Amino acid sequence: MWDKLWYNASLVDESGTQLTNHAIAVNDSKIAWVGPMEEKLIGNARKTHDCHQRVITPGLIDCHTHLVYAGNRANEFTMRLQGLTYAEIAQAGGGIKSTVKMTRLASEDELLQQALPRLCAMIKQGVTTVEVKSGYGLNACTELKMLRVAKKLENATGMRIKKTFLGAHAIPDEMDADSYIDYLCDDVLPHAYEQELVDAVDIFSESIAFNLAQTEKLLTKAVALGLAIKCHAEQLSDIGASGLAASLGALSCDHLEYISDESLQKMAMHDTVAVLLPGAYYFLKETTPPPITKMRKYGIKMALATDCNPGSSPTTSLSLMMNMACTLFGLTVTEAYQAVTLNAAKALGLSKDIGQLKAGFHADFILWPFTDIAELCYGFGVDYDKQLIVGGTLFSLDSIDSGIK
Ligand code: DI6
Ligand code: FE
Repeated sequence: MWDKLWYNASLVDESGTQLTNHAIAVNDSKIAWVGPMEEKLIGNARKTHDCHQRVITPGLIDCHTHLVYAGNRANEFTMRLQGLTYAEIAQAGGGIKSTVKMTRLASEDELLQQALPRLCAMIKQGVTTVEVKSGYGLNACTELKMLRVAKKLENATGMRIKKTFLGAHAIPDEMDADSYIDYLCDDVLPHAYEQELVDAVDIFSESIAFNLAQTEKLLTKAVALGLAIKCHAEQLSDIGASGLAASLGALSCDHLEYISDESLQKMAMHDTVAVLLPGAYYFLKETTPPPITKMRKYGIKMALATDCNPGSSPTTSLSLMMNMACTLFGLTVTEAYQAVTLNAAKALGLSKDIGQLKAGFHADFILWPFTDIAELCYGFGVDYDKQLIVGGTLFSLDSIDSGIK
């Protein structure tokens, strides 16, 4: 006997294939069974739902966000429209550092109140798992404050939140880059780790941020603590950070517009996920897309995320990212689907728990109002009327309108 059964559904499997006339059974918070529909199944469940052949996907996963920050940078948008580049604004003291100023000043509660509406907007799009990075503190006190807010977001909404330490997001005015990396390795990361505020460690490796030696030092420290690692790599230029991070065992390397063949090969060898961020590419008016054809050739798994942040990707829409990945980067609908489900789960080290409709996986899934999976990528700026099932239970979108479950 099952608790619940959704039947006459078009389930999307891990290869992106629609399995029509299928059913999915749930016990407690887990998927108990998935298979072809038969009349007799209806008697096996206490509660049943006829899906009328509409599409069911796993709950979507946004595997790269900077969701927690204070204020915004609309002024820099105006400056960029006047011709300044992202790097020029950053070098002139704007950019990440201006969000750092505002985030240091904000209280933990203010940060939570500003981040919650963004998370709620994501949930309304069918996102049930979100990765949240620190990185607008650049000191122990504020980095830990951001991570505590990320943890509170989980309790406030009931969604799964993965917390990533991105202390190495920019070089603070108070220190040079080498001393700052030492400070992160010796003072900040160990504390965040002890307080169970970190699932993974990330770094912005770039000519305008941290170099290869600094990247290696921080990521090696993270690995020694038993933490997963990730890397913002090759976003504005190629410094070989993705190859290095992959060799150290990174779950994912993210951005990758300028990645070299050599680094692509290392990512393939270590099965590192490529996280594509079309929002930042679009918003910064980049013209070099990530090398998708080569990623396919090397068999590198691709994930997609919003990169939700105030400077390079002020969006909460994973649905828009799917559309952009298809139109701007040339992904197929199947690739875009896999990029926000199983591959995004892999980028977070959650491949065995979420991102697929399989027995034993968490019962997080979305019942969409359409019967063709292509509609997931086809509309842009469109808000579909959907049902979220989170941990086996119908999730009321109204309950998060106020921001708190
Ligand atoms: N690359 C990005 O696109 C974001 N961080 C990073 O390392 C931008 C963050 C910001 O501008 O606030
Ligand atoms: Fe980012």
